[in-house]
Amino acid sequence: MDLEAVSKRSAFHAKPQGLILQYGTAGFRTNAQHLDHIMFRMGLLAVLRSKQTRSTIGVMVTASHNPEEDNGVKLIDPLGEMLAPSWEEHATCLASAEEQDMPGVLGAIMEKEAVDPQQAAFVVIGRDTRPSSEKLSQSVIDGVTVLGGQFHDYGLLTTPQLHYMVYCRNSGGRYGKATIEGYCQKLSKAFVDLTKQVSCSGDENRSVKVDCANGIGALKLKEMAHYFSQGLSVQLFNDGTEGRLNHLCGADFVKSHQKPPQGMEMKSDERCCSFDGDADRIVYYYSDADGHFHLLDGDKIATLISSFLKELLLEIGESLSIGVVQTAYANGSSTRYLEEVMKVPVYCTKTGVKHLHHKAQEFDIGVYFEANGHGTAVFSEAVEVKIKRLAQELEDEKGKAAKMLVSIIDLFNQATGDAISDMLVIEAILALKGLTVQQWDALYVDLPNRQLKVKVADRRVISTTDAERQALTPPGLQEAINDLVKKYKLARAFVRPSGTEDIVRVYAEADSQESADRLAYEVSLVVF
Ligand code: 16G
Ligand code: ZN
Repeated sequence: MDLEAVSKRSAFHAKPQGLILQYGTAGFRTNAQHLDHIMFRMGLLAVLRSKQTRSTIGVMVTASHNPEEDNGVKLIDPLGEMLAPSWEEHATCLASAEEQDMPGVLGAIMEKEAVDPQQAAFVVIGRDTRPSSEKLSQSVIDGVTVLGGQFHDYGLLTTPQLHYMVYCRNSGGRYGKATIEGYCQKLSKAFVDLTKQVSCSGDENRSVKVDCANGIGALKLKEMAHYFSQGLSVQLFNDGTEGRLNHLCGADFVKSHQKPPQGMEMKSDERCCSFDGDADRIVYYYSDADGHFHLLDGDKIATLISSFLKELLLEIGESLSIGVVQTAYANGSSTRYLEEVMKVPVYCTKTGVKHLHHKAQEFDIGVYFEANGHGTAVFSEAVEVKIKRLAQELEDEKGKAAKMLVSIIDLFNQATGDAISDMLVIEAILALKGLTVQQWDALYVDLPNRQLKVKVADRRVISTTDAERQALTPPGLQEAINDLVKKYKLARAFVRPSGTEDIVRVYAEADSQESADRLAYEVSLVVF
């Protein structure tokens, strides 16, 4: 490895003096103009991580639901997971190094992580539809090649598709074929197999309207729709031909404003959903006959999925451990419903997919969703093997349930939350259970809630514990929150520093919207 050559090449991707960026919850994210050096350096880091793990590593160029002028990058680890925390620190160090210190920082990472310079490296790259993404992904490739790494550029992909590719490549074909066709075929075969089981009395003209946030999800759904066109008709809105990415549309907009996206033609009681800009989040909604908007967020999705999985297991007669993983943002009603009605154990982790994903892996079957719509289900390898065997051995209703479970396992993107895969899972479950979106919504009623953003001088003065539900510092803050919460019924509130923006987030829920709004406002005053 020629660190001298790296230095020379790095000069073409010079870091603006004094610019320090941090590898946050979902990688680096900021205005696209400041990211060229970051991309080059993440290409370098991906090569080192690939050498160290002797596996393919992914680099995704996207800023998800951020405005179009932003961009970002994140690395994907061998099993399709988020980058390991110790390497996030290396990423921040490398990104912050001044030009002359680059060889030294690279050398230090190699030494600390015992990277063998002779080991081959392979990196796969994907990007979203932002105008800046193509050039930035070229800078990633520049970083990969200057360190002698091999690469494959998938071009335009959803974030979860790149996670899937990485997982496939490192699982020796067990998980699937690492091509777009492989992805489309795996998911659509599973979907078609599942929906074949729908009884004839069900709704045969199933259709769903999808707001694609003017992002990559539109392209990829178009590419895929003909594979499953018989089972489901998908109507696309905000497909990127006119509007701006994430502007007044997309899953993040719908969830945070609790209203429909612009550009969607909603008729009453029609089932609609929104993806975010890189298609790793999904939320559902409909508008009732009185024009009221109803949101079915990640919590409702987790409930639908875990109850369906539990029913299948009951039918098969297997007692496997199912766990549902949420964050502090999960609506209190969803947690209560899961624990008390469905009798499923629920766990709470810190915000950020990596935390939920790892917790979910502790169960035979782990279902995780953030309220914002990012989530999936993961199945232990032993469970997959067992279910496949049972599907062969069992007969009648038990055999049918086992076969359905095999298909639904294939339909999930187990590497990470995936709007396309989740949509197909939800559509299949609704069809199989003969549920309308209204019936699904009626499983439980969300407690009114409010989220606020507070700008503070330094958000790092707030630290939290208990999966972000309690503030440790500054002293007195938690006591003040407790006193406010006591004034309201069914109330809960917490504050946490954002991992993606320079703000503090406040969440409150209570028995009425007025109370939730007031509590959130009062809490924001004690934070300020
Ligand atoms: C990132 C996370 C998302 C989390 C959000 C929280 C991933 C892939 N994405 O978008 O899971 O909900 O950050 O943002 O981990 P916040 O820290 O600004 O509230
Ligand atoms: Zn996203």
